[in-house]
Amino acid sequence: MNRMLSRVAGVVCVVCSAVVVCSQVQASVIPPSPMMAGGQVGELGMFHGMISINPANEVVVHLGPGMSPAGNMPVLPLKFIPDSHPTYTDESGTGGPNWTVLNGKHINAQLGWLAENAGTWTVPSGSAVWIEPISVTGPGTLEVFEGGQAASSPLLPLSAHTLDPIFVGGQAWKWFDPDVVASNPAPPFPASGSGIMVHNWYATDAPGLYEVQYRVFVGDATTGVLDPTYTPAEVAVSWVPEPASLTIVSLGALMLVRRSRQSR
Ligand SMILES: [Cu+2]
Repeated sequence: MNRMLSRVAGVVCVVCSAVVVCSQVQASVIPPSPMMAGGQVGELGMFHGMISINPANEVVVHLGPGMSPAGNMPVLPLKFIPDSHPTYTDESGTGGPNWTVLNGKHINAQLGWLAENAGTWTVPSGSAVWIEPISVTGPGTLEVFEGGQAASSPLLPLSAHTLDPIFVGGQAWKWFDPDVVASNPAPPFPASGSGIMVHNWYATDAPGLYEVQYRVFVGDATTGVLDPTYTPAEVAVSWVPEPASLTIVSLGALMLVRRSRQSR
């Protein structure tokens, strides 16, 4: 299992560190992927939650721009692309995603989840690493759709973005499942459970400051029930309107996400 995760992560690093140039000529209109050296809108590059499990069975998450391999970087808010972006097209007829769910919304895909020190840790078969929003504050509703990597990525290309709604009602989303990794030896890998870098799409109708508190935990691979032998990690990520000169709407203190785990 370790060998598998290591192999996957090795490819991810190549993709992440490469300067990605989109040379595709296509009639479709798709949203711009975040890239390591910018490329989404101006300076907006990738921002990562890098996940590992230490020998004391503690989940550790380091947040930062780029690959930020060690320690927590100053956490800057991510910036929504304004709702004046082009109208995206429905690619589902050709096996791609239906990008229209992002139309008319302020969107952002800078945040990616990936393994830190991949190959040096794993979880047992039947367990998985889950990511769960435990609180959301903001002036409106924040939607999240399952993404992937970038247009040129063979691992999770744009066509592999499911755009399935995730985190709905506070539901956890499965990021790494060793059994999923073992049963998917070749790309494109599934966004959910693959443990590779996945950039989900955040969208809202109401611009403003949004903050999400995430819990990253080890739980049952099917039910997501927390395994108490592992200590979860919690991190906060925030998004603001772009351009930054827009008035930041005060926190609405809306608890849009309820804990669902307790009811399971
Ligand atoms: Cu990334």
